[in-house]
Amino acid sequence: MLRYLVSLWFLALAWAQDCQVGNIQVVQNFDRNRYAGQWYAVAKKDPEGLFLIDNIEAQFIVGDDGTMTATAKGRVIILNNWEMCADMLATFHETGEPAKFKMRYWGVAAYLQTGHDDHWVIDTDYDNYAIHYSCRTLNADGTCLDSYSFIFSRQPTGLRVEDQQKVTQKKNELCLLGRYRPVIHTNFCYNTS
Ligand code: RTL
Repeated sequence: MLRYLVSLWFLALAWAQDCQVGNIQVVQNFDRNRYAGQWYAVAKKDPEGLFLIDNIEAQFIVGDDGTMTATAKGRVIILNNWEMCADMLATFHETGEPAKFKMRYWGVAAYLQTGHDDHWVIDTDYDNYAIHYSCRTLNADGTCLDSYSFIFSRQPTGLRVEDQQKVTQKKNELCLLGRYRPVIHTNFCYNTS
């Protein structure tokens, strides 16, 4: 029996780390109403190309009809050296799995990036931390060629010590351990709205 359990455990570990995007576990019974509200990115793994640099925060809103939208801000550098705060908008579309969305996004200003990305909620306790993942391009073997991921906190100052271990484990399951950089908050995108 013990041997059986041990091999099951190893099998589970192997499954968790085969880096197949199709095997990535997301939040069970995801509750978008509890996910709603303000989140601050405290760490990120960048995709290829232009991306948000720092001061990244997002506000998720669930409408009366249950649909989820978001606004987000972050410092970007466009046209080689023009630094600005990107004001972004997004709508989320269901995929059949409650924690896996398709996100359409665009800038309030027309010259900002637009896109259609996955938005998967890998883990969250809703009150303190959330782990987001998006794979933009798959390799032929089912692993991810181009991904980005955010570690969100309800506080701009970072994660609670008690959540750090859980987050590290999830980064590992995403095959992205060591690929994240801290996201600083300096009020660059601060306004009174
Ligand atoms: C995140 C939260 C939910 C709302 C949106 C998000 C992503 C925004 C991105 C913006 C990129 C902007 C760029 C602008 C320069 O032209 C997942 C944070 C919209 C990816 C690169």
